[in-house]
Amino acid sequence: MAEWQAECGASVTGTQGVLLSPNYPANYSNYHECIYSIQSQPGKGVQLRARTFNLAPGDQLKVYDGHNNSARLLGTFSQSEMLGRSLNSTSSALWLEFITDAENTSKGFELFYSSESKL
Ligand SMILES: [Ca+2]
Repeated sequence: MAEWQAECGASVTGTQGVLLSPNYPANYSNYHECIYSIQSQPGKGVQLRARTFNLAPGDQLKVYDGHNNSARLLGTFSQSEMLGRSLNSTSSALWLEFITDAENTSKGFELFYSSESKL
């Protein structure tokens, strides 16, 4: 588990799970460009929520509603902007890009995803 946490990005499948920023709960590093890909079950959407979200200004998490960054952008989040939010995909996949700049780091994020039946 510790080794997995140290990696930058992840590709996950299944009905629910957790995504962590690099080094979590220690601070992430500069110059990251991490991709997180979530694939839920066909016919189900994905709900994404943040338990922890603390990025330094200039660092950001982009969330796309699909399999890559040409899908619809659900939001771009920095600082504490994703706290209290719930993002819901219309597709069965989410694509996240965590991009950090040259200076200032912070704790990062702990995100929960779960698949949801679409109405
Ligand atoms: Ca930074």
